[in-house]
Amino acid sequence: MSIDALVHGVRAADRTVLGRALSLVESTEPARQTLASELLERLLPWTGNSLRVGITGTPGAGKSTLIERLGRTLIDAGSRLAVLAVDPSSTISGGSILGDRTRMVHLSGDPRAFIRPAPSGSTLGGVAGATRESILICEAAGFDVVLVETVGVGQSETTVAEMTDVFVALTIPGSGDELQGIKRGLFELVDVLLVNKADGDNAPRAEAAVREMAAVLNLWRPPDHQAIVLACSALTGAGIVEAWDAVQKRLTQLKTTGQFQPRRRQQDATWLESLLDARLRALFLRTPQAAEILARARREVLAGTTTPPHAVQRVFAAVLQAMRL
Ligand SMILES: Nc1nc2c(ncn2[C@@H]2O[C@H](COP(=O)(O)OP(=O)(O)O)[C@@H](O)[C@H]2O)c(=O)[nH]1
Ligand SMILES: [Mg+2]
Repeated sequence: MSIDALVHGVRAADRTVLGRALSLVESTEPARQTLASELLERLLPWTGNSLRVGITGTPGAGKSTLIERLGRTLIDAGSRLAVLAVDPSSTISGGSILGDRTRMVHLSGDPRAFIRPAPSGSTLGGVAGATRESILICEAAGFDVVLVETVGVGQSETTVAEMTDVFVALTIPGSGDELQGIKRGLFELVDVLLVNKADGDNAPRAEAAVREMAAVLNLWRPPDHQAIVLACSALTGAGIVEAWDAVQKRLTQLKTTGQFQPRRRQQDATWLESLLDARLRALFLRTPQAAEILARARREVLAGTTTPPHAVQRVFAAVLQAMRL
């Protein structure tokens, strides 16, 4: 497919073309990467016009149910919604794609919404790398809300927070020490914390959890960046409108304080650095010897028989020799 056809198809929000464009940016093949970067450059004038929201929460917290519920409200209000999943679902929670099909049944069948599961079998780094590109493509296709979903393994929360405007975390009322359920790194990242499943017998516990978490989360935060903590039920819909209001409130705050655009430009600068790092590393390790030497160095470091600085010295020396530099 030609670049022109891709550009037109994406702009027309043609599902088939959108799928192809997303596969293209997800590709790690050098020739396809070149094409992908050309496509993004062409689409640039139509990008940037969405509200980018990150959503995290452990498997079972209710992300899919929430997205289905919230998504219906948003599209009924005239929005066009894209949902991008970051984590390779097959490895993290087997069968979750099936679960999502049943939980996001309305959204997945609605032309005003677009749901892109994470490519299976890919590494987090690769997917997270392509998520930024995917956001731009969705924006060029006219989606004005982009939700990026992650279960928060490894560094994925930080990665997603670095590519979105507002970061939402879902937790559920449990044994009374809910704070244990929020990972440490999440404390600084979260803008809106939702205590989900605040229904039935859980409702009072959820309210208690909200009070506790609001106090703790905001202890160290500056007055202009307080986290909003709310109870909600993705199942009944209670609190969902309020949750979205909280997201909007954070957006308004970013805009009125002049942080919105500088933040996005800074995110792009971070993106540039990480792309460059990844490309340099790939280039450097392209020779078969390099991969072998690195694997050996890794084994030795793991065995404690060498130090990482020395291992890196050796990898460098060997690779430079192989590249005749
Ligand atoms: N009672 C109750 N159950 C919920 C709520 N939200 C989700 N669930 C249930 O929790 C389970 C996991 O939900 P799901 O949306 O798949 O979670 P995800 O793994 O975070 O995407 C499902 O059985 C949902 O029906 C809620 O607000 N209240
Ligand atoms: Mg899910």
